Amino acid sequence: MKVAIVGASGAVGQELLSILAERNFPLDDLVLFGSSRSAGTKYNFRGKEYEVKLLQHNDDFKDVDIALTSAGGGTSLEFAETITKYGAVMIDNSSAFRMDEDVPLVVPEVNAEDALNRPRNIIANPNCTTIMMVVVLKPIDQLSHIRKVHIASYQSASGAGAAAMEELKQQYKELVEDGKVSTINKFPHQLAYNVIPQIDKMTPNDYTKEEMKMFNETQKIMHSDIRTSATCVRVSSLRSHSESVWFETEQPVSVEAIREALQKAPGVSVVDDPQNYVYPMPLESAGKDDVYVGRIRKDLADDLGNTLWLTGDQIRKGAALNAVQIAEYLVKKGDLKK
Ligand code: 2RA
Repeated sequence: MKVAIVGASGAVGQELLSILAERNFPLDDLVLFGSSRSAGTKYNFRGKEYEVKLLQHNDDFKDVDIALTSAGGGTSLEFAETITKYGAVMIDNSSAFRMDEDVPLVVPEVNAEDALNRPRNIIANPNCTTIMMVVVLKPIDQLSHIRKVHIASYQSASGAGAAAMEELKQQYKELVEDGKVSTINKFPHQLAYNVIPQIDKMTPNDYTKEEMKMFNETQKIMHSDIRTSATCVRVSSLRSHSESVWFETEQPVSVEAIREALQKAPGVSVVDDPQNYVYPMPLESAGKDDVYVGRIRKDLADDLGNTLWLTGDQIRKGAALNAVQIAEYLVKKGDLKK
C-alpha cells in the first residue's frame, strides 16, 4: 500500500507522519508532497528518509492508494482530480468539499460507514471543533434524540496552523522582553493575554464561518436535524481545543445515564470529579488521542437540558488522527482503490 501526504511540512502533515508510525499503519511506501517552499525538505519515517516532492499536475499519484491532504482548501480544490484520477482515495482535511452531497464527511466513531459511499473518491475530514463535539454527542443522542445544542468554544492557536503557534509564543516573548506585542500576523488581534471572539471570516448572519461549520457539519455527520448555535473563541492554549456544550434532548436524560454512556463510548474519556478539582483541561489533553469530558451536570435553565465540558488535541483528533482512523477503516473493510 502506498500512502501520500500532501502538505507534509504543516502542523497536520507532521502529525500525520507521527500517527502513521505510532499506529503502525500498514503502508509499504510513502510519498510526501508540498509547495515550492517545502519541496526538498527531508523527513524521517520509520528510520528511512523521505524528501518532499513539489505537488504538480502530473502522474505522481498513479500508484497511490490513499492520499491524506492537508494543504488548504485552494490546493485541495485545484488538485483533487490529479490526486484521484487513478483511483487513490483522497482524505481531505480542508473545508473545500465538506458540504458537497457526493462527498462523505466522516468521524469514524459516529458515521464510519459513510466513508464507503464516495462517488468522487473524496472523503472529507470535518472541522476540528465539530469532530470533538460529535464524538461526545453521538452516545448521548442514542439515549434520546438531541434537538439543540449551544456551544462556547475555547480554541487553540494550532487551529490557525504551525506559524500561528509560533506567533503566540513570540507574542509572550515580546511581552516579557519589550512589555508589548509587535507581531500580529496570523490572528486578527493580539492573542497573548487575550481571547478573540472570532474564528474564520464573518458571514452575513453575523455568525462566523467556523460557527456555521458547527451547525452544518454536525447535521451532516449525525444525519440529524440537530441545531447548534456556537460562539467560537480563540484562546491562548497551544494545541488543544475545549468546548462548553449545553444540549437539549427530546426526553429527559439523567446525568448518570450520560456519564455511563460516555464511559463506554469509543474515543471518549470521562474525567469528572469536580468537587475534588478534577476535570479535563487542554494542557492535559494535548498530545492525546481521546476527547476528554467532565463537568457533566443538569442545565439549570432547561428541564430537558444537560451540560458538559470537553477538550481534545486539535492537531490529533481534530485533524490528523481522524484522517488516519478513516484510512484504517477503509483498510479494515478492504475498500480502497476503485
Ligand atoms: C481553527 N477550526 O481552530 C479551525 C481549524 N480547522 O481555526
